[in-house]
Amino acid sequence: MANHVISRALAAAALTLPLVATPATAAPPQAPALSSVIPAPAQVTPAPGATFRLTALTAVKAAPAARKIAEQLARELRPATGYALPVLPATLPGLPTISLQLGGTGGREGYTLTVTPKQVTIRAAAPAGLYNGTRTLLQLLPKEIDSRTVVRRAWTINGGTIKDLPRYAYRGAMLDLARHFHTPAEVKAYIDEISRFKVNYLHLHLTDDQGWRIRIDSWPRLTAGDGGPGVDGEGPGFLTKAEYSDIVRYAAARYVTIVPEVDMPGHVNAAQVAYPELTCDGVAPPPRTDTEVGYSSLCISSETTYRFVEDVIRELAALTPGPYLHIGGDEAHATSEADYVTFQNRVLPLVKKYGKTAYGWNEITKSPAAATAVAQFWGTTTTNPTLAAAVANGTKVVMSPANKAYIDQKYDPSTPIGLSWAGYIEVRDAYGWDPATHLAGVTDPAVIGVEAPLWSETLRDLDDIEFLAFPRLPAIAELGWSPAATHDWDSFSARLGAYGPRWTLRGIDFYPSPQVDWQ
Ligand code: IFG
Repeated sequence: MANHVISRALAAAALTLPLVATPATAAPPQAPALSSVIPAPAQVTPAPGATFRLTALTAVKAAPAARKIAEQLARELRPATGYALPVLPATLPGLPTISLQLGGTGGREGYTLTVTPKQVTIRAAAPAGLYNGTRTLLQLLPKEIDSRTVVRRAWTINGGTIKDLPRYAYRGAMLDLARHFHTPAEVKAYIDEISRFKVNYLHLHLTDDQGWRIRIDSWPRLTAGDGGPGVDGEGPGFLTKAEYSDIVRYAAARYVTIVPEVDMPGHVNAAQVAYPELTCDGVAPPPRTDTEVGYSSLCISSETTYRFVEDVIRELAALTPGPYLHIGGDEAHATSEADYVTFQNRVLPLVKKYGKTAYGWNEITKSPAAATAVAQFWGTTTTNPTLAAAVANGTKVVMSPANKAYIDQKYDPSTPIGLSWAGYIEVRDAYGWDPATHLAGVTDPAVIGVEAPLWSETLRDLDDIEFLAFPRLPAIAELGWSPAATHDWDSFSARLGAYGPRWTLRGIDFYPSPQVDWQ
């Protein structure tokens, strides 16, 4: 990069120098400790006194392959600092620099973050790791960095090194768009927030009894009546293919992979309202706006069913760059055991036919075809012999026990929204379990990760999503990312307490749990 370009960028930066210099006598207010990060990093080595100061002259250095991530970080740092923070391929030596570097070790998602008085360096073997390093960096800056308007203060970062990498590859959140349709803007806002905790999968529950929320060209009536009424008629709407692809792109830029779910053979009332030929008697059932489950079933003996299923899987797989396609499989109480196995034996292989790994609620393990699938555990027990047997046969598991990870459950009896069938889940309950030992006969390496499902029977808007998800989602995110050895409630709750003001600055309507000492 020619020097004149750099000097021009610096000149522009200099113009943003704060007119009122920080009083020389004021000791800069404390920056967060390196150990305050959520999820807890694998290895933290503070270097007391080696403080880095972000100033108007700071530039972000990134090679072309790291440029998008650098631009994203600079965009996140500009509002509160008011600094230009140019992103440059090289910077003049001696200028305070944040350097993003690709290369080295740490696997797909690991990174090393080093802070010295001269430079902040994030090094990672792959872009996802670099992005994870920037999520950590945001938390090492004072909480005011999350302000949307300029805050005049010293932007210091404590010195030291963090070497970090994830415990599990799958760290998921789930959002139910079927019971209540949430708009693309609400989904994107949720993606912004979950990616701050290094969550890397977002499972979208797209179809259910009360609504079908994704356009399928070969079955257009599924979304003709705006996709179905939703619970209490409060949730009509659906994603066009363009909107779904836009969400996929938005998520990918934040290193979140979308996992679409079409729930079958149960939870299909909305599809049968649109296409009565999907029932065995050809009679369309009435649309449903209540919250009952387990009363609907595709017609297992009809070839129309498998034409429908294959069309849906084909179109959804074509829209989904991620590795997983979730086909539900839960609560098929209106399907006989034999029919359920027949159905899964035919449908699980269809997912593979279209290039995806089949993923379903743990009931799919009744079918031997689940040996190459991922089963999502949602039970409230600590034993599940069918799942344990499937694991012995090769099935991988994502752990989302309903009495720990279902963030649609109330915190306590006084919680205004949410359900309670799985029990009340306070943040300490969401944190207080181990994915590797929770379920008998299901442990690493069969466990590939965790997920926090947020069902939307009682949700209406983004505030409701935020109120139920935060602070429990970070608890699940930490179980998915941090080494088991770092698991400690006192540490986690203190870090949550310090993090709360960041949600406030970002306008996130989180639940101020009485279990946490909020700063
Ligand atoms: N169980 C149902 C969901 C939803 C949930 C609400 C699963 C896999 C209760 N199935 O969880 O459709 O209604 O907490």
